[in-house]
Amino acid sequence: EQSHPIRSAVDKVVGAVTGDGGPAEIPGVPNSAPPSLEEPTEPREPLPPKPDQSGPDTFSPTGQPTGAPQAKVAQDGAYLTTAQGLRLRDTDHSLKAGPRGPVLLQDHHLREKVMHFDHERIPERVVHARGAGAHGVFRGYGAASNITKAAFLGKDVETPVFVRFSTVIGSRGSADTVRDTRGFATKFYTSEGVFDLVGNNIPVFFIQDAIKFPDVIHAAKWHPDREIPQAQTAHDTFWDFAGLHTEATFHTLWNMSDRGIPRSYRMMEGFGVHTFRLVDAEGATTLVKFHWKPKLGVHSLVWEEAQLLGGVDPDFHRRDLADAIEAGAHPQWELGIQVFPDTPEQTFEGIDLLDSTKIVPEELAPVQRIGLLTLNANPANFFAETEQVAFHVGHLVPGIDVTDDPLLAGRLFSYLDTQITRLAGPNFAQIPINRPHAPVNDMLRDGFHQTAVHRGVAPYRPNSLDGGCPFTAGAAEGAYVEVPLEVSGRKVREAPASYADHFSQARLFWLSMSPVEREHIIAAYTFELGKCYEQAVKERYLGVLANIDSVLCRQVAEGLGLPAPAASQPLADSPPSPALSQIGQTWPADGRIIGIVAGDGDGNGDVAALGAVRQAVLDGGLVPLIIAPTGGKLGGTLPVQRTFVTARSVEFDALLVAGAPAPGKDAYGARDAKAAGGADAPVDPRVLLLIAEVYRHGKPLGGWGTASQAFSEAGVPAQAPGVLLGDDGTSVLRETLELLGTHRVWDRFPAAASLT
Ligand code: HDE
Repeated sequence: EQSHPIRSAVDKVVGAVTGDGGPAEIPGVPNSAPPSLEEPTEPREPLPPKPDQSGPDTFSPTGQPTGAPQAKVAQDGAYLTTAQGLRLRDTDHSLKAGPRGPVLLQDHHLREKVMHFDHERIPERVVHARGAGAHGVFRGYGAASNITKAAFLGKDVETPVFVRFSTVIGSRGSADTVRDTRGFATKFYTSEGVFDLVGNNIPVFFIQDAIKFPDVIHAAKWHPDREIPQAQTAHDTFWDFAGLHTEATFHTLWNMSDRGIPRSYRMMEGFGVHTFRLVDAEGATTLVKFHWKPKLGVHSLVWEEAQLLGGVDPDFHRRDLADAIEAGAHPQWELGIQVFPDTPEQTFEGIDLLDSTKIVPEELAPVQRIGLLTLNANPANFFAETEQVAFHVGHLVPGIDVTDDPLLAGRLFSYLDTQITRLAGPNFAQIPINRPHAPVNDMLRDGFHQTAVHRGVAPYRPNSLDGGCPFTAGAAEGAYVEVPLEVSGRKVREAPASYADHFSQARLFWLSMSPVEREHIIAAYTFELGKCYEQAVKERYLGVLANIDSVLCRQVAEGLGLPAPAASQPLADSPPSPALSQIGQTWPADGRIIGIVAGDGDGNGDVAALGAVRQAVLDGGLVPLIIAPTGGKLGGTLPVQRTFVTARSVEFDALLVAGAPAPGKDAYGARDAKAAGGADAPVDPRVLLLIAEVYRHGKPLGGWGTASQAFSEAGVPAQAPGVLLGDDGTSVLRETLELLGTHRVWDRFPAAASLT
């Protein structure tokens, strides 16, 4: 790589002075002599900003695009400077009294550099600390325009968005694939102001009233004495709370199901959870629940994969999202709504719409699609965008209003309040990622981190000194007007009677699961409760499970070695809701990752065949990763993406094996891998591990050539479901892709039989 002219000039001068890389002494100049004060380097040509230095589009605090290109660039100019723009000649050495002398307090550059570094961190979010974000665009279908005047939902209206996905419990540095709820927060920069849809991948919540939020989060986070576990619910305080506070039963059941360990952010549903109120231009109102439906389908990991990934690739989900976007496989979701008449009771088919621990089954109220979200750009800077983005359920636009759900009411307070600590003051709306794209003309002034230079003298109303400006608008000019609902009531600390039903929908969920999903749920409870120390906590929770289902309770009790209690109340059976199950549908396999183990071929013929399979995977819109004993290029042409050292099965949705490579040999080329060990040489154990794990995790497994030997050494029966042995790679690939449509080979899980 050629050194940049500026860099090499700097090296010469600095090296000469410091001894780093240059001559120890410039002839005739003693080491201690002050260096030349001349400008050390001269740019040959103006340098363009580095791509990673351009920020998101910035808007002035009054909402106008700043326009000037350099204003979009966080860093400008060719020379290293201080924060004040002073050019620097050396940033590697403190200013000292002689090379071995004490550091001088007057070293303003040292102090500025270290001072800024000392304050680089801000408090992480109190919940949802770990997340990953992406930019995108939302296009309205216009399908909701008969019930809401929200402009961004209009037909073909395109609105820029920023989405942040997250786990809830873990710290910023915790792992992605833990069992947890996932956040799915979307900021729409609409022409009428910012609308935030701050949802989760689970449609219900642990609590019915925001006043319980500190309780559930204190219970679910680490134990206060040891600060363990990180990002896990498998511990005493969580199950202690969940056993005593049974309104958490349904949400907890979702967590214990496969929904608690998504395969990818791209393959999660999202839910607004609360019921919202849509308002049309005439003021007529409709109640709705928001849903996000992923185009790639809803898929999950299996628990062992999730655990392995915690070590092998703790960043699995954020890597997956960023890689997909970078590769141009832009993830998409349709926004949908379930629609309910806005009656005084605010119930639908007997379900209380203000109770966020309840769903309305999709079979009762279908999800109607009203727009399309496409994520198409990764953040340029994680801190500036993903870390500083501030969502708030109170960021609403005309046409969307809140309901009296007591959980939502507390959130309306919390999301503003928390930013004061996290983003250190009230001016966080001026941070580029939070700036509305609609004109802003507020009368909010001053405060920490004020970056606007407000003009005028009258930030108050009424005024005459600033010409009476700014003016208030009526609904016709797009003002937000709250729905003028009647409210009355006694002041009480009470919940409606229906909120006392904590089990019927958990049972509905259990009854809607396929056998294999039930088996996963049993295994999850058995694992989580099995990690608790307190016997009383386990026993009490078995009592909760008994109120969901006797088989569930008995199976978990058996695993824990405890007696299964009887239900404390009659179990209410309702018809299952097939939409709750993730199994039984087929989905596009776009963007799924296929590992291809190169076999021990005998020359370029095999490389060409392997190349053809790889190309066919690419043509199918999937991602092929060639796995070989070492890196480099097979046959000098086919690039290897993973070696036997770097590949682990959890990365792949399906595995193709083009032979049975012996340990420590080249895959293709000069040496025949089997030559040294003869025809019966054992297969490389790392390949056997790949095969065994892929098989155990229910993933399609294809092979040709000598692959059958590798399968049998790995203990994989040739006749097992989803094991595809064929004569050539392309035919095996075709069958593999078909299987991928159902995500996993579900028949490979023993499940059902034992569930009695
Ligand atoms: Fe949150 N929640 N929450 N929450 N929540 C936060 O806001 C809170 C709830 C959700 O990517 C915090 O900026 C209360 C439900 C997401 O930045 C905080 C209650 C749902 C995110 C907060 C809830 C959510 C948050 C922490 C009970 C699903 C991450 C940092 C009434 C519908 C957003 C922050 C992001 C974040 C409070 C319950 C989703 C403290 C008091 C229900 C996706 O304000």
